[in-house]
Amino acid sequence: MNVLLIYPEFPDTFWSFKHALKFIRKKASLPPLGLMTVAAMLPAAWDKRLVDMNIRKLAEEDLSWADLVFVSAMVVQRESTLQVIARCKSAGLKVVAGGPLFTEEHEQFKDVDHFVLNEAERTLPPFLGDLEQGQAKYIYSSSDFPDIRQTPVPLWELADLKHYASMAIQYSRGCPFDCEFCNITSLLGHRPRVKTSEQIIRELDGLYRLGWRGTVFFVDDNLIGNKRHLKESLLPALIEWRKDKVGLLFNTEVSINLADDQELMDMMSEAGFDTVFVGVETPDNDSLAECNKKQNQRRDLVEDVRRIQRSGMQVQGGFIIGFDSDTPSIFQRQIDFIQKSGIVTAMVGLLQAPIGTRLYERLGKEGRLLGFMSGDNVDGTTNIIPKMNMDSLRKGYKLVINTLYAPKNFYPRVITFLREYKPPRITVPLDFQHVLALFRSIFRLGILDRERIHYWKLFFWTLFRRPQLFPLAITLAIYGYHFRQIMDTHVL
Ligand code: B12
Repeated sequence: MNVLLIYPEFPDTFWSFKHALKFIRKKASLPPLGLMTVAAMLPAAWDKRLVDMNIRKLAEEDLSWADLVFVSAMVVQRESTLQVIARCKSAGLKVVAGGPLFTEEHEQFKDVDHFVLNEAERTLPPFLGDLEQGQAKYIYSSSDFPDIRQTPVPLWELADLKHYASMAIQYSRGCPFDCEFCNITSLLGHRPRVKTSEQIIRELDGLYRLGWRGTVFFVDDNLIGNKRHLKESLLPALIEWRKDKVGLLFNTEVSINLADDQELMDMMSEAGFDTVFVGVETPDNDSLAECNKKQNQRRDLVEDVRRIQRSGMQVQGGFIIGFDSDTPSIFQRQIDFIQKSGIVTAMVGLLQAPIGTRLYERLGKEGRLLGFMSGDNVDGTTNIIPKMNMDSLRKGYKLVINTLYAPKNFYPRVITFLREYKPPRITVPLDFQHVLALFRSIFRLGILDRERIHYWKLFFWTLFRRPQLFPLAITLAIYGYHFRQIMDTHVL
């Protein structure tokens, strides 16, 4: 059996980092971990080929080689996914679909032959059993959450690692919190399920053996969801593991209560984590209460962010505008908060209601839903009818985005961050492409860009005041360029 695993193309969005990746000549930020994990669960005798369409086009030869197609996607890939399925069907191939897009919206994809929904650890074995008997059903789904200590090591060798800026591994699934707008608990449950430290070390060893020395993203919904296992098992194992290794800095997603635990922050930094993404959402306490984001309420969020930065981790943040409690003052308050906290990568979106969330249910009852969400969370669209007048909301949103990413605010925000940040002891060896990226940034941002003065200010400030952080400063300047390209072309 020749099985073709296809990952459809991402549009050009905030997280695609397409404009930044050009500076280091990479094609995508991360490989499709879901498909590589599923591939490891397929019979060893099957021949497997991965086509990540963010790396290369799907060729006619791929389709004629294949006996069966497996496709995976998330919501933002909807358009490309529909095209891929149509091509496979016209080539006479059977299509098996799984992953979050299908788990939540499978009714939209009439041409798929078999849906293997939810987590493949549960639904793939019965599908494979039935397929062998020649009686595979249309849908396989499951409402319970498998033990991921049985999940195999992803088949990294299917991907051409050199095209990616970062690698991905997963330690846990699920999140103990209950934010009204988040679909993680409906997809993956409340109780964080963790892999064993031995599994994670095996996965890292696999990547290391393949020559990977760059960053690795722990794609957990909340890495600190099970603090005990993290502190007692995983972090000590990572600290030990990296003693004789070079490179491999980690980044991940956490909740803000990380800032309450200095010991945990120190251990994470020692283990190699240098960046964390936090759902900060809003500085407004009423909005936090409205969406049940208990973990963020009644705190000094700016101080929390700084504490994490001072412990050696950059904080990236997710922010939401458009809660029912938001008043017109929210726009300026979000800008002030983000500027002050030095969150350079601030993903600000309008409130959207993903299927499966309590928000979707509530707004449905109130008659305030407008179909599916786009999945591009910085395009200024939403699938809800907000309390605030839609025009004012859009205008305010545009103001926030334009202000935050204007060079005169963006570069000083980078400096605010670099002032606080404690540089990690572990460094990733700079390869030739990174050196070239410096020259490309000088050319594009320091010479061609009309607002080059801000680039040079950052350049020399870092060289004289924080020379150790110079490569990071250049990386962030390049991120700023990407975000400006996205905002210029996207925000309505
Ligand atoms: C890493 C990640 C990303 C990466 C993607 C990189 C990449 N190349 O894949 C980045 C950072 C780019 C990203 C961005 C976004 N993401 Co994202 N992301 C994740 C995250 C944290 C981990 C995904 C992952 O690798 N999981 C590990 C693997 C093993 O799990 P998996 O992919 O789900 O696969 C399992 C099953 O789904 C199934 N399966 C998967 N594929 C297939 C295929 C077949 C054929 C079969 C049988 C089974 C199967 O089997 C696997 C094993 O159980 C998830 C949350 C999560 N916990 O999954 C969100 C998640 C996938 N993202 C989500 C969203 C919405 C986004 C964004 C669109 C918006 C946002 N809020 O950030 C952006 C937009 C992207 C863009 N370009 O603009 C949603 C998707 C919801 C949906 N209905 O599609 C999730 C679920 C988070 C959430 N809160 O809802 N994301």
